[in-house]
Amino acid sequence: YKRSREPSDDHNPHKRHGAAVTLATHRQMYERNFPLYKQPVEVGCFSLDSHRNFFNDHRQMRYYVQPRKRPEFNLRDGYTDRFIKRDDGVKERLDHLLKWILANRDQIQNRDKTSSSSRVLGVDFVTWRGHLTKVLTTPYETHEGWLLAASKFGGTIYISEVETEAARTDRESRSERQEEMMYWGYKFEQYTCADDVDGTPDPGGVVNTNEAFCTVVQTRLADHKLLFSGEVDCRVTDADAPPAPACYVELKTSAEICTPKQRSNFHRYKLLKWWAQSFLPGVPQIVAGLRDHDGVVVSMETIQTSKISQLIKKEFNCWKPTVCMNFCSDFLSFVKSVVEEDDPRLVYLFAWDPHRDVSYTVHRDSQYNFIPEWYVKELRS
Ligand code: 0WD
Ligand code: CA
Repeated sequence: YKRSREPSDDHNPHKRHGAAVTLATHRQMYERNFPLYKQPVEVGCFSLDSHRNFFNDHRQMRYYVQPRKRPEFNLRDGYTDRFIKRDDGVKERLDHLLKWILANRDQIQNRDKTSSSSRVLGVDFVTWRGHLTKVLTTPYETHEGWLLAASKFGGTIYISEVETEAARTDRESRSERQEEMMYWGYKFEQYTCADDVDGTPDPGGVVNTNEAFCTVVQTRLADHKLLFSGEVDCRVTDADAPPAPACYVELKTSAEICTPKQRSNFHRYKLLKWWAQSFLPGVPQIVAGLRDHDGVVVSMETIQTSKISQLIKKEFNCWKPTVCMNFCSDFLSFVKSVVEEDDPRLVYLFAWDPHRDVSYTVHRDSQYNFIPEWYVKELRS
């Protein structure tokens, strides 16, 4: 039995009474009942074309075409001659999502007539799904820290990631092998997706990672109303498929599993990230292409997102969904308690490094500003 530093620590992960200055990330502190997480509802979608232009529609939606059981897809094909890579040095922050909000204000506002007076959008938080995935996995992450910038505007808190020094160094010093392996995931999408409902995949085409289809969902975690967007790989085509997001499919590639140790590592590390990413927007199934060392997909595996928590229970000392969700809920409460001033030019920068608490700094009119003037002007009008 370990004595807590303060009597309140047992119940409150914030280290001080009143306005907390840090938030602990120890997994034991978040082992409570699973918090309320409402079924995410799709409120819209948008597309980014091959030049990264925004369209308020589903033109980039793709359709899943089930491959043979032993497909032998060569994921290395086209890497040198049919690949157009998005420039990941360009930071787009929340811009595309903000464009979607401006084009669809009514869709969001109409959903919440009761509290529209204080919050222009009627939601507490706006962010990318990928940022929330990082928050969810924080209690179990031991390698990569994060920086999340938060600003309040019109009563809503916007959260946008800032690249850490470590992530930037990694990005700028990737090996040729790593660069190529990042392509494999996109190539797998090309082998399994068609552009039309009744189409077939075209593995001879160009892979262009500028193209994207994104869903926008609304949901609630405990007392936090969330609006976030995430990139969706494809949807199923059956006539009796449920409405989005339940018809969506997440595609993944992973090294084939040959030993018990590999299986254990897959459950402990990879399934945590896969679960968090798909659970958040309510994507029910994940299709994995299992590949060998040379980038050839040798088998396919379908994983139901809702079955993952059962799958991992056999693993000793494994991660728990409830810890992820309770931590996320407490982190959002912490952000709400810190981000008091309603000013799009004021950024509260939340920082976390493995084995540390979450802390924050405050910045006015700095490099961290991320809510663009065009958005402020338009939303105020
Ligand atoms: O500005 C930023 N810091 C970020 C922007 C970080 C992460 C994503 N983005 C952009 C993406 O380009 C995308 O258009 O936001 C959009 C959607 O993001 P998300 O769905 O919230 O991100 P996440 O869940 O991390 O990734 C979903 C998919 C990935 O699938 P896999 O199976 O690999 O997890 O989006 C793709 C990728 O296919 N993706 C990206 N594509 C291009 N550039 C990037 C990226 N930086 N990150 C993820
Ligand atoms: Ca994917």
